[in-house]
Amino acid sequence: MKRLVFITSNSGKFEEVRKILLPHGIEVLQNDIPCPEIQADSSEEVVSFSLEWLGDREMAYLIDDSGLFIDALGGFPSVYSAFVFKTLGNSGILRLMDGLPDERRTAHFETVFGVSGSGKRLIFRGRCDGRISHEPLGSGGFGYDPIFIPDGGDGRTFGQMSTEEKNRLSHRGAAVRDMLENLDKLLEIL
Ligand code: ITT
Repeated sequence: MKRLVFITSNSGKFEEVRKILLPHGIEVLQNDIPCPEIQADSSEEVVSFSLEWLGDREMAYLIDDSGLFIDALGGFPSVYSAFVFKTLGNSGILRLMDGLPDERRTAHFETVFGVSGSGKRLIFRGRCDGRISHEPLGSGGFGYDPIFIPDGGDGRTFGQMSTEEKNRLSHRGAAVRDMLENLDKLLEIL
């Protein structure tokens, strides 16, 4: 069994990635060593900085930077997703979108993964389009999950889905699939 350390403070992200990679012979372990997250214009920049800062480690590791982009709000909260979740929260986002009809509630999530091992670095990406619900629904998942309805589903929010259901549709699930499509490159550095 190969091993990959997921450096994240977010156990929800960890659980999602752990579940998809296990059947592929990769055991994911969580480590929440504090890693400074710079305020940058894109997730790619945040991930590159974190990979640089963490440097080469004894074991191969993964970092994930994700964000929510709401079209009617000019892409906000984007790179401010973590700060906005802590300050406005889901209720604050819903207030900002009060009265907007379904067709104006479109949004997407993006995930960028950075993997470092054996002195090499790899980047993987995933995206999920969908829309913001009118009220928070479901108690599953984390973060913005209760207010995000992914395209391709049955109208439920991520918060109303099991981890497996979310993984099938989500940005993070897509980033893991990008990883699995390049499994030979990944296995070389684990
Ligand atoms: P780490 O940086 O320690 O990995 P984090 O939770 O701060 O954990 P991000 O900066 O990537 O992670 O996330 C930005 C915000 O977006 C944060 O508030 C998350 O809760 C939220 N978020 C990220 N992925 C999400 C997902 O799949 N579903 C719902 N919200 C998500």
